[in-house]
Amino acid sequence: MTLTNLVTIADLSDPVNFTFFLGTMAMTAASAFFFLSLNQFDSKWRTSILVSGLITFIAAVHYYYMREAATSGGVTTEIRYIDWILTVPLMCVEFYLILKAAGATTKHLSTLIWASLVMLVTGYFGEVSDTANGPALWGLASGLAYFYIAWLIKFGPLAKLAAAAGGSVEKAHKMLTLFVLIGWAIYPLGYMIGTDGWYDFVDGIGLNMDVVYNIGDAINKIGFGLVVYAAAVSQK
Ligand SMILES: *C/C=C(C)/C=C/C=C(C)/C=C/C1=C(C)CCCC1(C)C
Repeated sequence: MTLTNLVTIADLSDPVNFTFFLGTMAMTAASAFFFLSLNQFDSKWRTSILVSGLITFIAAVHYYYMREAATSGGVTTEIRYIDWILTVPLMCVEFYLILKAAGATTKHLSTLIWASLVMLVTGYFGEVSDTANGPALWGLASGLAYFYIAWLIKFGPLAKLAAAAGGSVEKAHKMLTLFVLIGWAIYPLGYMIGTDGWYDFVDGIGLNMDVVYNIGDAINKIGFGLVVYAAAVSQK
């Protein structure tokens, strides 16, 4: 038996394996960055930076397992959704923390969290559905919850609070809103690639669902955290 029989190295020319490896390392590095920067901020910003680090850290651990599952031919769906169910509500917490001084309440926070849980749970049911119309119908429900979140942030009460606060709060809110409107829109694309429905024409773009989700996670988890970091630095 040769050494290559004992140690199997995943085929990294495969984009799924490659982005799972890269994602694991990027999330780990981002977590170290956020955690190690904590001391340079005063208490007003420290919780926000801590939450940024928690989001990428939780993702790093899940990516470690998803990479393992993917490279050994297993399924990543459950690990993916467990990750999202923890990290997406934490992103809602980031919105709340940024707007807290401007008057955001825990009621606003719980509305955001509930809507995000509806979006994710219905999305999960759609991904594991084995009926012909299941993925399209669950996906529609998930999409409606997504639009509701986008509305709350862009036009609803949270937008009004941000506009009234002005200055760096409004600026940070605007940037985070762009992530929800553009960055989060990457996920339904992955879903349409990975499930069957009227939208199967998107399969033609030749991407894989996991690759799309991995790109989305890198942009949204690390990018979102960096926006919060930049807001904290500018206000120090
Ligand atoms: C860090 C993880 C994040 C920011 C995950 C976000 C996930 C979504 C915005 C997922 C949305 C979906 C839809 C809008 C419809 C289809 C089903 C989902 C769950 C993929």
